[in-house]
Amino acid sequence: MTQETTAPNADKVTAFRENVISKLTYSIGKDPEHASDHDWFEAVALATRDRMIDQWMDRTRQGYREGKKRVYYLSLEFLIGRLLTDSLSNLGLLDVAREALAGVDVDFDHIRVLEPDAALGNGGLGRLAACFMESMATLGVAAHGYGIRYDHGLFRQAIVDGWQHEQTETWLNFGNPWEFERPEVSYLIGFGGSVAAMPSDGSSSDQPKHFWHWAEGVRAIAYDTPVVGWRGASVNTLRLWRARAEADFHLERFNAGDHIGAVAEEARAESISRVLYPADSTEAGQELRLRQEYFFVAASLQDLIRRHLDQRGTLLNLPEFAAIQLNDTHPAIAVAELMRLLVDVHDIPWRKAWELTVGTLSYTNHTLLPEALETWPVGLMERLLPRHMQIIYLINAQHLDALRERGIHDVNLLRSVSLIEEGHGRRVRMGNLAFLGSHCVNGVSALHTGLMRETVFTDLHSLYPKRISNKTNGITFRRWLYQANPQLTRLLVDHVGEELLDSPETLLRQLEPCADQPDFRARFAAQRLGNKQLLARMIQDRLGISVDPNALFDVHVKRIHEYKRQLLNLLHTVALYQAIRSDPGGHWVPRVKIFAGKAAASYHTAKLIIKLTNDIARTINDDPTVRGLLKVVFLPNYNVSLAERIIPAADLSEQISTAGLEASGTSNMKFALNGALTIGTLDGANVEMCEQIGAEHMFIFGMTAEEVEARKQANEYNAEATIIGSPRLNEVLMAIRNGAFSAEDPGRYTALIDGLKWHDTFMVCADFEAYWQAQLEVEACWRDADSWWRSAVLNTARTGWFSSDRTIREYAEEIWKVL
Ligand code: 4GP
Repeated sequence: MTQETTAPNADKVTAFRENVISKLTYSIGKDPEHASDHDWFEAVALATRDRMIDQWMDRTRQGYREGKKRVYYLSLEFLIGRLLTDSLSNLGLLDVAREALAGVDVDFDHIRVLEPDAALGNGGLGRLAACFMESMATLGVAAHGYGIRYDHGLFRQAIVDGWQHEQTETWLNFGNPWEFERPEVSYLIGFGGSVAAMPSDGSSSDQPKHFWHWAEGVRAIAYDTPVVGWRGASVNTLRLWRARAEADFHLERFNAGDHIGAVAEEARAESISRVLYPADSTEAGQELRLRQEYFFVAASLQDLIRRHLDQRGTLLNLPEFAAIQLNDTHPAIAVAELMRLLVDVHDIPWRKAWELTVGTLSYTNHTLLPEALETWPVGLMERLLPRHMQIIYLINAQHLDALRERGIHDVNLLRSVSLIEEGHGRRVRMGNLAFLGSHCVNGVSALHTGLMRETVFTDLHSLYPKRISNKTNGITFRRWLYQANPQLTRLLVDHVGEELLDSPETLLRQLEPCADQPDFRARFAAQRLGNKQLLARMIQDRLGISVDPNALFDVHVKRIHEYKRQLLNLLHTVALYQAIRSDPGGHWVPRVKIFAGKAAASYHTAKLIIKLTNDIARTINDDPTVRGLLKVVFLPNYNVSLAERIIPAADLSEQISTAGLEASGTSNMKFALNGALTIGTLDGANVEMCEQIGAEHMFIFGMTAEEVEARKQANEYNAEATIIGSPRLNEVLMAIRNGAFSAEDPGRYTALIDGLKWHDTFMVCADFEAYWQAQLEVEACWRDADSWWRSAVLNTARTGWFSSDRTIREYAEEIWKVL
């Protein structure tokens, strides 16, 4: 993004160039004459990092001096993406860097893409954490992000013969120029062993202290990455922990010839930060996942307690100076660990410790899907974290006693709010633990928050009616508009002025009148066409498929999951294909259906849906009767960088989850900000988008969450009858089922399609006709270019509210009390 409207200051350019060359020479040890492209990337990254340091230290010192309350964002995932353009752009140095490099014949755009995409997250909640880190730095909220420095992030997706293959991701292969290793900041994290009650010292503690003799210690080492806010306003720290074996390497065993055994302990300890756990996976690696969760929580809590004690000397005021946000239930063990640290290590009486814990912690829920609400087998917890299990039992006993004291004796209610699930095998409910141990619990869109109150937390909500609040998600406009779409940003700045970049939340609205100006609409459409041409070239290069940039780019990119209903989109694709084939001369709107997304490695149906997409793509793209009017593309290895390329080139954004199942969505906001029109259900934040943008500028269809629920409750939904009632749907299903897209293996999709007929859990068939009709409206609108581009401009103009700055302000004011 061009921040300076005039040429960058020559002195700044020279200084930056000298800095880069000095990094190349003295930090990387390369002569500029012989430096590789990657060396140049690294040198620029190091020079950029230097520009953050003074501000970083200043801000940190200032925070300490002013005794500012700090926010600690605990997240097992940070889906950061590349940092170079982000950091330079926020520092106002993008043009400076570009020109500085041009002076030594290095193309910035060429080296920029050599940065690996830091994919330390699976999807939505991880990307949200990254947007939040940037917004906190922009708003001057003093914050630390805490997570794990995985050696391998989310797998690289290769498509082989249409199937997803998972390959190891290697973002650290060439090192990481952004981070500072802090070997001196390390903590020993225990696992296993036994617990002994400590003899009372006669103090007033209302619960005895315990000593945990853990059996295995793993060291957590800190790695810090500075995160710079817009205009370099302030710089926060993302502190990620790496696991290292504590025990020395067994030299004697090694010398005795046991080369593998000598390193086994090391391997076991270090496996904790080896690889990002795939969120949707089921049983495998359960224990490792719990070890990861405890590891990063324990290290982070010890770290923030040390910082707090250094400054304040007592933990009795912890909630006044520290706010800890739990990003989903993954860090929920923090409730028990903070209690353990306060009671067993810092001698604080149990009741006071509980007050401090609840006062400091808060928890965000990101999904109502039952399989994602974590529970841990009691046996596993007892073995791995015996003291925590005791603490959880005690919290639970006191919680249930307190309810009985309030006159609540309903066994079903008590059972439902218990921390222990007694069904098939006893398990600890991490959602309930996070709820009880937090003073605020929030959902991520108005609809989702309402459903939290009515479903998963209905009983806890009835007991603590003030605890749940809503904080609708947001996105950082710096990355998702200024960097991802410099062409559009330039156009907007031309009309509104530079100040737009500082206050898009309010100033974007000034564009509304432009929606009625043909000239502006034409320029808006032109920037889109430019982005589509770039994407078309990428599709050609990567897949060898040629697509027409003038066609409607209809885009469905996100994790592949049945509730997100990529399958519904595929059924529409096939229906459209059949319609074109039966009337090849018809007046069809040329369309390119673009899909991308990863399926969890163990999620068979999602992987089959990827294969189906590719089978359909192959058949349609090769069919001469279609004459290119419909093209289908599956772009492999969806990640943040690919999203930055695809979103600005989208005309239509597919947000078609079964209503009630998408907690919020954030890509829906990114598309709308870039002016794509949404086809979507009234789900997640789509509902609030509708309120902000106006339903007449979106294509809303399908059952509402209430209708979905009512149908489920009444047990009256019969997909087969729906299919019989829709010849179009029937024909599509028959074609897929009978192998029209998989001649080499005609039975490949039989079970998938029969599954729809017998248990259409995600109501794909039920919403099909409504979706088909909505797609017809899309086509009608596309044909009326004035109307389309008017809506597109209004989408951009009215999306200001979805800035993550607004979201963070709400967290800061209402939950953390730091602004
Ligand atoms: C996601 C939700 O599925 C998505 O709707 C939401 O926008 C996002 O969190 C951020 O709040 N959930 C996850 C997950 O990523 O792993 O549960």
